[in-house]
Amino acid sequence: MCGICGCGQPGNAVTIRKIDLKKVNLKKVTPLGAVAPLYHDDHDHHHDHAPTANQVPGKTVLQIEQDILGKNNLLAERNRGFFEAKNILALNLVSSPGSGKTALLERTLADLKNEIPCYVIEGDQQTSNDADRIAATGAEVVQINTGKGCHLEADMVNEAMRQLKPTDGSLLFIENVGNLVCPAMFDLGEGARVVIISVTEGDDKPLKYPDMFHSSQLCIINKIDLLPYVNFSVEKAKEYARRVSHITEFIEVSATTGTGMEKWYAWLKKRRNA
Ligand SMILES: Nc1nc2c(ncn2[C@@H]2O[C@H](COP(=O)(O)OP(=O)(O)OP(=O)(O)O)[C@@H](O)[C@H]2O)c(=O)[nH]1
Ligand SMILES: [Mg+2]
Repeated sequence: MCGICGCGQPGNAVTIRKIDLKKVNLKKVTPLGAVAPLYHDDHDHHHDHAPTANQVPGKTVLQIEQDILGKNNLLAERNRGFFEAKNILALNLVSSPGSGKTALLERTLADLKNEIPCYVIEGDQQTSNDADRIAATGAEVVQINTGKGCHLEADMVNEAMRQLKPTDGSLLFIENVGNLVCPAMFDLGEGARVVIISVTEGDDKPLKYPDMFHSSQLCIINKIDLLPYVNFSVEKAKEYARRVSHITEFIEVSATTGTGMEKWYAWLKKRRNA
């Protein structure tokens, strides 16, 4: 449930489904831009929206939000305990829609899967497009469709892990729903949060969406192959991010061309061994 808009109350159809790799055509090359058949569950349901701020005193609205986040935080700690016990590095990848989270993962999995066991949880409102792209690399993946929800929550990740069964010492990538606002509030139990911005979005994103940057440990700047064509200053983006967050590490990459990816892999390995 979104703590802001109250949409997606109990009854909202969240579906969590592991992709059957036996039914997937594996691809040898990173399948950027691969278009898979649309998987779509219609969720024809009705639910009440939370009262708007002018219908109830602000205090009541705040109380609901605290309750939601409090429950989520408890479940997130359970996930964190599970990851720590199994020595799994779980990363929560957050960004606006289309910054290249899935493209980054496709290339990462293609390059690392023979070295480190990798698992993926995909979050989107609808479709299994991204999970199908990930499955085409041969990686085990679960798709969470949040229906009306605009972010992943700890209990969804917990259920996805029951289906995924990640092995000890593995890397777990959790691609959150593309949204720079609500996912910032919901701890999933991850070991680190990685915020991705792309150069086509404008360099002022950290100032406009400070919570997301404030809660992240690493910032990846993607699509640097497009820098000659867009008005984006990498230095300004970094400076703005430093203003609103504790982020000290920035990695500039192009998921399309592969530029900079070795720095990302070095970060992953260092973090995994820490
Ligand atoms: N030129 C260029 N295009 C990229 C790069 N990375 C991703 N793209 C393109 O950007 C578009 C969006 O990429 P996705 O990987 O689907 O982005 P996403 O963040 O997973 O999107 P959502 O899951 O919808 O939030 C696709 O057309 C990609 O091919 C890059 O480094 N350079
Ligand atoms: Mg994606």
